[in-house]
Amino acid sequence: MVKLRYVSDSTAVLVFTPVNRRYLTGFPSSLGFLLLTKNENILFVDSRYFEAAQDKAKDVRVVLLNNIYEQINDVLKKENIKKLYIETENEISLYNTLKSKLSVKVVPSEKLSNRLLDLRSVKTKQELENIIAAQRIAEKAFEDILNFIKVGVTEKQIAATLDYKMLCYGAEKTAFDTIAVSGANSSLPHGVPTDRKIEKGDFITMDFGAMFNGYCSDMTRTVCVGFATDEMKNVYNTVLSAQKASEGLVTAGAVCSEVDKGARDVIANAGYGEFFGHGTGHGIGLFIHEKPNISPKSENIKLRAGQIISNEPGIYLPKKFGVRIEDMLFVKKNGCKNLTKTPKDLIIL
Ligand SMILES: [Mn+2]
Repeated sequence: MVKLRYVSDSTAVLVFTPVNRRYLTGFPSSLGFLLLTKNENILFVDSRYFEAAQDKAKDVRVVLLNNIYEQINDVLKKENIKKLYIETENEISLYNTLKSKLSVKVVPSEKLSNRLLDLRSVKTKQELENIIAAQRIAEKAFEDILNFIKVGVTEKQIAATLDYKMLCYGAEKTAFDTIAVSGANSSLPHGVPTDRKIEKGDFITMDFGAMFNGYCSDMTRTVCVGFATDEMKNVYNTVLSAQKASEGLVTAGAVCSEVDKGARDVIANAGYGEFFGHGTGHGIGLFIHEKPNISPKSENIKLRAGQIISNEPGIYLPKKFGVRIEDMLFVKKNGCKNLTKTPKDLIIL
């Protein structure tokens, strides 16, 4: 397990968010406490998880949770701990409970939370493999959806079919609520699928991902049905050029706002600057949105080798249509590897 500098002779760390507990132990559970001291790592879980955790949790001693505050106090006392750092993502009630029940000073630490987010952003080989596996599942579902989309089917049916196919191909669940928006609805970057039926001349934007071993994938493709007007083709190709421009800038050490600018400049130069409102990308891992953020505000954030980010510029013309194209990129020492295999030339169904 990674060593945290918040663990010392007199200090310990208590992790209770499911995502960080899973990250550090490799074992998922809805409830539990991970206590990290200089001498050992202890995972407290209840009877629902006790047996499985003993098999699967890595680098920890698994203890059956019964009277948790007493159990934690016993360890803290035995090891002469004076201060206990906790994550800041907690409910006030949990903080108050810990403060009143534990015998040492309890310190919610933003730095600790950020450190865990930073650690999570750089992937191990196993994490990379899980994300690639999730992505391959989504790609198979996308191939199938191309045969399903036709005039008359609804956005909801497209979204439901993508979800069903991802589950059939081995996703444990979807990574997030699937977006399938068409026609004028496609100008809503994060629109919700409706009962609108597909018509000839529609763009359909699908943003979806699978979850595999707890890890998310994220991809977006925009296809059209019947025909595309010159304006539609122009907007599509502008987004595609923008996406290639930002991809070309992704490498370890690149400043995230510069990567964003790469895509943003192409779109602005084509005259669509005001129609690209969101950031160009985000980290992906156990959560669908993680560090780092690729946006104009990310001036002090540099990419690191091993991070996985989305690259998803878009143009959204209100009441008309929208286009977004999204791949996942694995940041390398020199350049990046595109983890998304699905082609990006405009598909007319
Ligand atoms: Mn995304």
